[in-house]
Parts: sequence; C-alpha cells; structure tokens
Amino acid sequence: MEDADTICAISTPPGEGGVGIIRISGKKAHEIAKHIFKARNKKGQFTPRKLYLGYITNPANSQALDEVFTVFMSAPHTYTRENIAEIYSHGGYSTQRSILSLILTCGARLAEPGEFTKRAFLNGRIDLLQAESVLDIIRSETDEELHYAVQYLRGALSKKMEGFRNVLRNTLAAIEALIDFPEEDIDINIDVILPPLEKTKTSIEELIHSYYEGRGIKQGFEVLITGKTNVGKSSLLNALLTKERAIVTPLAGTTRDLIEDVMYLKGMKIKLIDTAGIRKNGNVVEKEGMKRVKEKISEVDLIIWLLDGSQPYSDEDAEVFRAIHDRRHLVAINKIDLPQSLNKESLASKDHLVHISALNGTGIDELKEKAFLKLTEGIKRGNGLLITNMRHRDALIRIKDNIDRALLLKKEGEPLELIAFELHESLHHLAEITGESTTEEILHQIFHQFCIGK
Ligand SMILES: Nc1nc2c(ncn2[C@@H]2O[C@H](COP(=O)(O)OP(=O)(O)OP(=O)(O)O)[C@@H](O)[C@H]2O)c(=O)[nH]1
Ligand SMILES: [Mg+2]
Repeated sequence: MEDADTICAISTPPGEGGVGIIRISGKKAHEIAKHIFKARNKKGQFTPRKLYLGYITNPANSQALDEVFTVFMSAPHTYTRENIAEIYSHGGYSTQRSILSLILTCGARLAEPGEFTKRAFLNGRIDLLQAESVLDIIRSETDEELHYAVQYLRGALSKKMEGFRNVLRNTLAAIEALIDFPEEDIDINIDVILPPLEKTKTSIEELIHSYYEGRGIKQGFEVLITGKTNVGKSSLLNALLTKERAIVTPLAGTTRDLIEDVMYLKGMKIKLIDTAGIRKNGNVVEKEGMKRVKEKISEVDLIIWLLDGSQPYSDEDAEVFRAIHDRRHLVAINKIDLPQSLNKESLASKDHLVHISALNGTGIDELKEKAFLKLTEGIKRGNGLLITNMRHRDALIRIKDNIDRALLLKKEGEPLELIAFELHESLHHLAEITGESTTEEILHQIFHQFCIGK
C-alpha cells in the first residue's frame, strides 16, 4: 500500500444527527486536514489522538464552513495503519457534504464501500475473518449476534484457524521429509503424525456443524405454528407477538395463507409463521393453504404443533402429526382454561409437551423457554465457536474433504506424494478463509457489502 492514495468519506449515516464524522486516511490525510482546519487557541504541532476545537475553513475564500473537533492519528497505530484525520462536525447534511467536497478538492478521493476496513486488512492489521466480523458487528440486530461478531473481531476464529494451520503444516512437513529422504534414517513414523490430523478433522467437522446454529443466530430462526383448524394457532401467534397480528374468529378455516412476523427471544431473532389449519374437507383456498403449510414444514427450524385440549384427539390431529413427527417440534395443548377432553394418551409424542391458553396467556412463557432450548440444542456456549458465514463453511468442507482423502490414501498404502498434495490443497483453502490467498473478486464481494466510510 506504499503508493495508496488518500481516501475520505462521511462515516456517520446520512441525514440529520448530533454529530457527523468525516474520515480521511492515507499519506496526505494530515496535510489535507491541517490545510482546512483552523484550531482555536493553538499554535505549533498537533499532538496525535488529541481532540482540537476549531473551524473548517475554505482556504480559497477564508469562509468558515462549520465549527468542529479534529483529531490526528499517526500510522501505524490507526484503523487503516495509515495516517488518519477525523473531523467531528455538526450532523447536518449540508455541513458534512461541504466539508467532504472541500477535502476532495484538496486531493483526496471518495472512499469505496468498506475501503477503510479493506486497507486495515491489506496493511495486515486484521485478517479477512476479522474484517468480515466488522461488517457483522454493524449489521447485528441481536445481542447474541453481536457477541459472536465481537469475539471474531478479537481474533477467536482466527486463532482457531491458526491451530488448524499448524497441524496441517507440521503433518505436511513430516510427510515431505519422508518423501525427500526415504533412504535416510529419519525419526518420523507416519502412524504418529496422523492422529493430530484426525483430531483436527473432528474440530473442523464440529465447526461445519455449528453453521446451522450460527446461521440461526445471524439470520434468525423460523418457527412454524401448525395444527388442525380452530385450535387457536392465530391466537397463539398474537399472544407470542403480544399484538393482534392475525385475524382470530370462532370459525374454522379463518387463516388461509402463511402469516409471518418477527419476535425476539432472549436476544435471538425468530420469524414466527402462522398457517392455515389442517382439515379434511377444506375448500380450494384452504387446500392451497394446507399445501403451503406442508411445504414449509420441511424448511423451518422448529414446529409448534398445537392441539385443542377441549376436543378429543381426531384423525385431523393424527394427519398433522404424520406431517411433522420427524421434524424438530414441540407439542402445545391449547385452551386449558376450558374443560379438557383431549385424550393425551393418544399423543404419540409426549416429549416437550406444554399446556397453554392462548386466550389468557397461561403457559406462554414456558412455551417460549422450551422453544429457546429446542432451537439452541447443541450450541456450545462460552468458549464454543460458531461459523456464521457460508464462505467459511464452504472452505472448511473442502479442507475436511482433503483430510479425508489424505487419511484414506494412507490407509490404502498409496504414495506419500498424493497425501502431500491433499495437505497442500487444504492449506490453500485455509489461506482463503483468513485472506492470505484470496482473489480480488472475493475481496470485492466482501468489502462492497460494507457501507461507505467504514
Ligand atoms: N377458551 C379458549 N379459546 C381460545 C383459546 N385460543 C383460541 N381460542 C378461540 O378459538 C377460536 C379459534 O381461534 P384461532 O386463533 O382463530 O384458531 P386457528 O387455529 O388460527 O384457526 P384457523 O385459522 O381457522 O385454523 C377463537 O374463537 C379463539 O378465541 C384459548 O386458549 N382458550
Ligand atoms: Mg388462524
């Protein structure tokens, strides 16, 4: 990045606000800022990382544009590892735009989306995993999402990859030594060098499997409410959302389509889906509605199967059960405020049974708690890491395949050169994750998802 030009951008969101931050990074950052900033009560050099109060003034006509704070930060101890100047102006559209235009006329150019973070990556301050976590932090909607993104910015995932790399490199080095000096008496036994590789493979598999939960934390989980007509599905949706989202009537067949809305459960985003009730002799519209429910059942993360406790178990309930029994589900018996006549013995799945009244709110908290536990089953908390990014998952799958093939080749007594080839490949895929060998196209894809000014 020796000859990199100087970039600038408004780093705060557009529109009116208390403060607007304009950021300049690059060789000429300090020079440009000094040229347009007139500090009050200040003579001589600016001390780095100290805020100075003053005016942004157009040198061409000495016109003051805004009263601002300015800070100078010196390379390499900055976000981009370049010289940076930041100007804290008033958060008005016009003031920020005129300051930015002035900076542009002084020789900086407008930053591309994510270019500050891209420079931090290209200048070696952070790796690609950390750069991506910056985007995740900005986009976090829930505490959980933020928790993981911050961990990754601090290098938790990078450290894990470093561990994988060490094992792969050591194994490869040992195998190459065996290839290069077959006649000599080297103290390397292939049966000793492979177990760490197998252990690494297990860790990689765990990470690949964590993607399901990781994706849920990042994008939210889908929870579907199903059951026969009139059992209270729409009432339950409304009770969970604590608003009258869906129409509720005493008539069977009220809901015809999928009705979706978002709720937050202990910091997790949940997309709740209410559905058309299942019944035998529905009309054309209901039949279409039921078809959609059945399609959706295979896609969602959790199903709440709702039954009416005041009615005997029926063929229609059994039909619903057949559709959902092999999917992750909870069983909720509704209308417990009424006299009960549901024969519970007939329920094939007694697991995770909750008794509720969508009408008066009984059991709703317990249902939420059980849904949370079901959705987070298998998620390792504390030190557990999760993969939330498809790019990482795909690369890890390729690494795992390389290791699988390497181990199989060994078992079948194939030449060591073939094993070495697989290990070389796996290291290459690992370098793609951390960004040591990544194409310009992938970098473009990643950084163009950022906003301008980050
Ligand atoms: N007593 C009692 N009535 C309830 C309860 N939950 C729902 N109901 C009533 O049951 C009827 C049907 O409720 P809905 O929420 O529309 O049922 P649904 O399963 O969405 O019905 P469809 O959309 O037609 O399949 C309404 O009259 C509700 O007021 C409950 O917990 N107790
Ligand atoms: Mg309904």
